[in-house]
Amino acid sequence: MAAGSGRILRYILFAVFGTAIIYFISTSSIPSYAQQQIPSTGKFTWDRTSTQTSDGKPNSAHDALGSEASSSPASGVPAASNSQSAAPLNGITTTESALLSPPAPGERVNATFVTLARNSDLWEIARSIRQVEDRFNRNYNYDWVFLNDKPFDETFKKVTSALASGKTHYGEIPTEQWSFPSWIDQKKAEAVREDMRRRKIIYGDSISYRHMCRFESGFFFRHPLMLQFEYYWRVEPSVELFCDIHQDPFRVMKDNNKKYSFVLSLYEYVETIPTLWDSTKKFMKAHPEHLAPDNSLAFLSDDGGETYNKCHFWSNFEVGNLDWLRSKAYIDFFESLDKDGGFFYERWGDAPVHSIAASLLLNKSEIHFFNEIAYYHIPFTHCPTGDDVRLKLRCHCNPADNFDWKGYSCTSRYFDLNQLAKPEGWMDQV
Ligand SMILES: Nc1nc2c(ncn2[C@@H]2O[C@H](COP(=O)(O)OP(=O)(O)O)[C@@H](O)[C@H]2O)c(=O)[nH]1
Ligand SMILES: [Mg+2]
Repeated sequence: MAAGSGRILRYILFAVFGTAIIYFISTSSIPSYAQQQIPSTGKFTWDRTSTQTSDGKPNSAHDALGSEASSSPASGVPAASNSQSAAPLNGITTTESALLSPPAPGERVNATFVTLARNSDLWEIARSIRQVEDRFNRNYNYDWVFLNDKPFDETFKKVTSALASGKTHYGEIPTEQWSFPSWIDQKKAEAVREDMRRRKIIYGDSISYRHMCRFESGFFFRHPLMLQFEYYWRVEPSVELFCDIHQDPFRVMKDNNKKYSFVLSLYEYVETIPTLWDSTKKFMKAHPEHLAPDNSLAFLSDDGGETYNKCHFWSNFEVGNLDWLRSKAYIDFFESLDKDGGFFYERWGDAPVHSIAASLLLNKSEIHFFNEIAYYHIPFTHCPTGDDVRLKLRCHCNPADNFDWKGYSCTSRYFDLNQLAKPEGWMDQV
């Protein structure tokens, strides 16, 4: 009898000990959050499937818009929610991985990550996805849209959908958005490329880079796969995130009525945009109704709009509002620039185009600087200023690498214009 109850006691102790270990493992994963609170409005299951849509060409908009509506983030349940159960991945089911790192509580914003990439970018974008997931999305499970001017191959889809915790969508770009518009003189464009090649201007002789800049300037937000979303976060290959992200950036944007955000800003190479400001002035004259009353013209110009100081937000990182990009004001701006031909007769980048639009068409309060999102895209680093914030967010960037307060950054100007207090310690980094 006594031996039997001793055995039972050992079993109980063993079970308690085992449960404690499992609890410890599941709560020590980064970042850690309380158990998911199930919204009363929807059904929630731990299972999820990375849905590979067919290469969603614009004429297959139905795939993008209709078939997944029941589990879309707009419904208020996490994007992870899906009626199908997931296949085991290297022996670990996604159900188990969700238990190891449970979804963060709270409603999701109707938002997605978006990446433009070639099949050959696979391993570079894999690194970026892994970082975004580890630092943030593993607990939020936002969708991810991949766009390409060619069909994505099976390996690209398999690897990226395994890495992303939310649903994945794969879309092809319509030819007319990745080719020379009818009004472009191709001989003239070719001569420009040859001249820029001789002058060794970065990407100066590239046709595809120009299509990429034009697509990012005027079309990605109108792709059928993007139409269902309200906010986007652009992710490029080979970027790094150095700190945990504890606050949902999409929620920060939405709750504070922000339309555009950045982490790095700098001066553009003047050789790539000699007439961009002339085109901008033409637009301002033609469409004064689109200029925001409390705009950031002073971020772009030091002489009241006469000349451009080349300051821009670096668009390889962006969290922004898609409805703003789809607005008449933005589309009028893009179309006006597009007609002027500078995407091909010069080498206008999407970064100055987005930045000029945000600075002129939005009120100051609608642009946001994410100090706490630590970020690297070759060759610049944004590492949050302030020891406290870096320790709290478990950052691994070297503060000495922070670009924010260096002479070639425009972030100091942004702070001054918006009368924001610079974080303690900024002076030591100048
Ligand atoms: N599908 C596709 N994506 C491209 C092409 N060129 C660039 N990209 C993507 O466009 C983005 C910017 O290109 P990247 O080479 O990083 O330019 P950089 O950051 O200005 O040096 C990245 O997400 C690339 O993967 C292209 O020809 N086709
Ligand atoms: Mg890049």
